[in-house]
Amino acid sequence: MVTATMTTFKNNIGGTLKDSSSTEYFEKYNPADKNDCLGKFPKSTDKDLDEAVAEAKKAFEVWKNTPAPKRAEVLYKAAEITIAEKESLAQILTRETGKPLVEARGEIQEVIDTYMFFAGEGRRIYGMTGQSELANKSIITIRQPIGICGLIPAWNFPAAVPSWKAAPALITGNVCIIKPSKDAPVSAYKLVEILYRAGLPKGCASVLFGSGEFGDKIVRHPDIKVISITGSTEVGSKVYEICGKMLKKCALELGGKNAIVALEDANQDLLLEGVLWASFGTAGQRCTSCSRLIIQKSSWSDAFIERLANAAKKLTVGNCLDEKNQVGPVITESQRKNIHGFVERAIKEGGKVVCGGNALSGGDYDKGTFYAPTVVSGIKPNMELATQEVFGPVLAVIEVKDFEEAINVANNTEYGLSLSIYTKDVNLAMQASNRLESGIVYINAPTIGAECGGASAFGGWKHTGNGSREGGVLALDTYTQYKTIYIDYSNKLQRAQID
Ligand code: UN1
Repeated sequence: MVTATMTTFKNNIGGTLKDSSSTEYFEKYNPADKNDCLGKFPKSTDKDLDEAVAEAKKAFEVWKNTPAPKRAEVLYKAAEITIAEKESLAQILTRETGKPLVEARGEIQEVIDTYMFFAGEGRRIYGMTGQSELANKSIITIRQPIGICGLIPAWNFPAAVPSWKAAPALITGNVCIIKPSKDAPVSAYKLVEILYRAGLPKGCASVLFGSGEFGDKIVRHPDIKVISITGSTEVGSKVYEICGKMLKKCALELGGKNAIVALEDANQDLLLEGVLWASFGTAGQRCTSCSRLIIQKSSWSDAFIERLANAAKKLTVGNCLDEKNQVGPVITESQRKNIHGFVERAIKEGGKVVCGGNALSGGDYDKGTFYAPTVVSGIKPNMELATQEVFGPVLAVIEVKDFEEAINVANNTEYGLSLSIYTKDVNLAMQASNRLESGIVYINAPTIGAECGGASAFGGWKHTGNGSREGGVLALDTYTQYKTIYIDYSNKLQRAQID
């Protein structure tokens, strides 16, 4: 329903709010409540993009020469403002994604942690020094910024993921143009507004709106030198192809088919909590969500599946602005249809729905796109539900006979983001962490909840990405290029020993 008071958003071109040259707009509604409109957004145009690029180019000349500890002050200040405004930002996040407020607050905390971490990096951004083959000669390798970065986050973490991209880009002296998902366009816009209030110089960041088609224009723009995108494997592969042709640096954060492996000696209570949280938190719509429980057949495994189903049935689904609700809607009607299609096909293949398996309707459910937390048992390792990403509150249960089979099944997917094992056996836990094919492995903890910090790195193996990492020091690799400087202070021509 379009209300008279609907906010019309403008593009943020380098810190100045400007009407788009477009006459076309899209609207964004709360997926939990079709009467709750977050606003009307322009479908940005080539002309808007060229304007943002022109501003970014000018800003880059100044920002790249600003000392990194000084650049860090902007991120520290942005963290402070974000702390002060955490609650209102979390409310927006819940309205735009449907996720529970408690999770939304957690996501805003992740933004704060990310700013704090990368502000700290402003005093490091380490390079390398080493030994020369010749006397009186030094070699140092430094990191330098690349230029304008096109940042394209997904809708499911519309605050944290833009911060994962913008903070390392900015701290290393780059400038950026962000295109949030049309399904969650507000948080990134707010984040950039805060960065400017924190002192970011004009031109350093822009926010433009649009769908994938507009994202494609960003990817193809010759003056945008780095692309970082979080999205599906299908889109990522196309983006990689374009970047390959244009020789652009590209960071891809793509699909997942994450699993929890439960061995027969697992702590069952801990496992239950972990599976519920990882499978149905964020309505199963994290890149890291657990969508497979690979459980070793044991004296308790059947009873555990029943216990899990009963606990899933008790989760309260609804509009998560109301804190009594634990699971929100899925993002769109078309996504809800996709999810249900997966469940229907799993049943045809022999899966048994032990709870859920349906869209929720009646009463307030009709205002949104809710889907019941679903557990499907009897899934075999090669079935669609065991191998394809669903991105919804659907858990496939796969029974295995032993550790060996569990590891093989866990690795039996094209994806490799987050895998977990529950066991008290330290040897098996360590063998699993060695053999699991994913960028992230958890031991006795669920597949979600990655941190941002020095020892953390967020990213996947196989078709989950292209080797880039976010949420930690390795993110600097995406946004910097190396330069090796040789300093010869011998005052004579020295020839390298093997020249
Ligand atoms: C994502 O879904 O794209 O590890 C990111 C987690 C969160 C981030 C998820 N910290 O679950």
